Formats: sequence, structure tokens, C-alpha cells
Amino acid sequence: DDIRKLIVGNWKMHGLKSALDEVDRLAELCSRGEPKADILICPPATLLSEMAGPCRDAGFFVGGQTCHHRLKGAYTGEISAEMLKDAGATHVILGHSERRLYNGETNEQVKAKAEAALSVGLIPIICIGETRTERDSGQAVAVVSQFLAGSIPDEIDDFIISYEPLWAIGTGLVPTPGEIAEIHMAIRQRVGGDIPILYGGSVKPDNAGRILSIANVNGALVGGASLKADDFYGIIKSA
Ligand code: G2H
Repeated sequence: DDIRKLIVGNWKMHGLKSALDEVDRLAELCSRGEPKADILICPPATLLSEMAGPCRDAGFFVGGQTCHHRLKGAYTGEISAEMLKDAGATHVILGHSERRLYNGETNEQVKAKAEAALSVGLIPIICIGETRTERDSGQAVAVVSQFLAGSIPDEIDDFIISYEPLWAIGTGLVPTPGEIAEIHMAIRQRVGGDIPILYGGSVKPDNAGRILSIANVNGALVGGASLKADDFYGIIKSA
């Protein structure tokens, strides 16, 4: 397919102001290497405003890691889609399995968050994936299909899907190329030809080239290996 590859760094709850040095370092590596992929960094919300300028100068996008489903209001501690946009974000990760697990996010909430994001012009990156038990019982495609049916707003065409098998997140375990290809094909059949489909879960410099060459893998959502510029660049350059 012709979809431009997108490499996303999901910093999760990592990164103080000192992490801006990693952005500078990444900018330097990319200016020398001229990577072919688009680059998006999703830092903690506290760093978003400060990172937006240097990232824009380097040609990187910045994004949020979640947003509230309401546009504004009395929701102490929450961040709206418009606030992310105002801070410089172009994208927002939604329904990451860590949020589904630790914050009880449901498909309905993820869908409402995606609608909020789209209403202010942010591109939602909707995360879906099966557990090890679901895979072992042959349910992976069915589970992923249910997530798709439940989490994607109706009649939208500007969103990104990230397939992240739960058992591959932060574990060093990665599905076989055949397993990734099967799920990405199933997602492609349901979302159509223009929607980028990312793979996430223990993507590292040494496996990125293999993963990114699989059919219908249009990029990667990278956690641990996105925190250090040299590791992240190792992934970017294999795209
Ligand atoms: C999956 C991924 C990024 P990691 O959560 O979202 O993290 O690359 O550390 O497995």
C-alpha cells in the first residue's frame, strides 16, 4: 500500500523537562539521516507545550496520550481534546490497553473520546488488541473486530488504528510475522484502504525492520524504545 509510514513514540508516564534533550538529539539524527517516515511523539501532557516548538522545527508531530470525552467542564484532573490541540498536538492516542486496564476505559468511552478529538481536528489513534488467553483460544481476530466495531465513531475517515496485542506490551514478546499479517489484514478489510494501521508491542531497533515490512503494517507505536533518541532513531530509520 502507499500509506506513508508513521512511527509514534508513546512516552507513557516518563519524561521530565530534561527529556527535551532527547528531542534535540533525535532532531539531529533525523537531519543527518533524512528518514522516510513521519514521526509523532506523545509525551506526558506537562511537556506538550514546551516540546511542540522544537518538534515542529524538526518536522515531528506531537500528540496526547488520552483526552476526556467531554469538551469542557467540571472534571478535575482531566484534559480536553481542545487543550491538547491548543498545546500543539495533532494526534491523540486513545484506548491504550493500559488505560482500558487501569482506568476502566470501555469501547463506548473510547468512541466518545474519538468523537471529541475529531471535533477539534485531532487525529485519534485508536488502540485495540487481544490477551494471550484470547489468542490461545483462537479468538484474536474476533476480539479485534469487536474492538473495531465498538471504538470507532460512525462515518469518520481520518483516524489511525494501532494493533497492540496485550501480551506483547512491555514484555519483549512479539507475535510472528504471520500472526501480525493476519490481524492487520483483518483490520484492513474492516477499515478500508486509506487508514493507517500501526503495530505496537515491544518494537525495538532490532525487530522494527522485520515488523515494518509486513503487509498492511503502516507504522509502529513504540513505548520503551522511544524514550532514548538513539533507540527511537534505530526504529525510524528501518521504516
Ligand atoms: C505498547 C508499546 C507502546 P512497548 O504499549 O504503546 O509499549 O513498546 O514498551 O511494548
